[in-house]
Amino acid sequence: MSRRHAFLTAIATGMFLFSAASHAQYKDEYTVSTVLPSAFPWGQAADKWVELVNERSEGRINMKIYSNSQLVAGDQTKEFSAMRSGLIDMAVGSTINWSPQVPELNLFSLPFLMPDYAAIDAITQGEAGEAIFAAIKKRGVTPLAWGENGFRELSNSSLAIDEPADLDGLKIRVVGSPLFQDTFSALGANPTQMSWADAKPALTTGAVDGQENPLSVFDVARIDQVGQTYLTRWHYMADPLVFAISNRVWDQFSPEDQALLKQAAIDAGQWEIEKSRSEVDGILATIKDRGVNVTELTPQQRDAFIEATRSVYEKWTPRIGEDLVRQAQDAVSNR
Ligand code: X2X
Repeated sequence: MSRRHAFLTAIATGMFLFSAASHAQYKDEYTVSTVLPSAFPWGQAADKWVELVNERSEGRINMKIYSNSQLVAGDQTKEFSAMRSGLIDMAVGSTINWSPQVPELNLFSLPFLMPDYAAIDAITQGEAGEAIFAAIKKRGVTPLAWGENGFRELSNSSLAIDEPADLDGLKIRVVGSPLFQDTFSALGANPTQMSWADAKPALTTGAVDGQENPLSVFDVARIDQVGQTYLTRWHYMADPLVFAISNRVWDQFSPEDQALLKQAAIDAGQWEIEKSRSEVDGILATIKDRGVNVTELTPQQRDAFIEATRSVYEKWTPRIGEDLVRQAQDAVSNR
């Protein structure tokens, strides 16, 4: 073999190996973690994303959903760390569940920060939303789009709650951020942190008296059937969902495929947000038909809850970031 021939052969081999390697970087299937499965808007958001990516990539990018936090043995607060370390490729996750690793995400859990949908949108679609996405990215995960779990309403098995004093001593199941311990303690309740997997059993046995979740979750999980016959629509917070992908996995996609994954997430998120918001009134009627006693708060009654939970802002604003909280509050006032 002439030197020139050998040289060309080496280049050709190198090019072949390079292209084989860059193809090998794409997995046959990417794991997508969710807490709630397809019967819930949350699961449907993930389904839509997977479907759009598959369609638009003509089957080149395949994703498979693992719901019920099964990739983290049911502990939804470990989802973010698992994604960061590459154990999970992608997720559609709640801001609450990722807040132990991304303190900025506690913003959405500040009680009564967002009175309506326009307030949520003013935060997620503005500068505060960008700052939050930057905070997620910095911690090893690339956020692509927003979705929505929904306004979280309070249910319990013993009484119609319309003032903070009604919560006195009630055992309430709360989600994984310590902020919720502070909110419910400030209201005089007795909060117990547990995963979603443990929540329904705890309600069934009466180990806890109450819980808080969006109406869609209350409805689909049939929380009314485990003795939760009182529901207060207090709109105290809403948890957005974030479509995201581990930085390690993100960096392996071509720029075109990154754009495809992102646009599909944006489209799936918008679709799910509109759908779940449009379903709330129907769900409320269904819940009432099932015999659940629903309490709507007057503005004055709501003010009493706002007053009672002010201490949560004092403690948590420095942890979330003074600037971010101010940015979000401004966005809400100017909505
Ligand atoms: O655990 C919950 O309450 C749930 C399903 O809403 C979340 O994952 C935040």
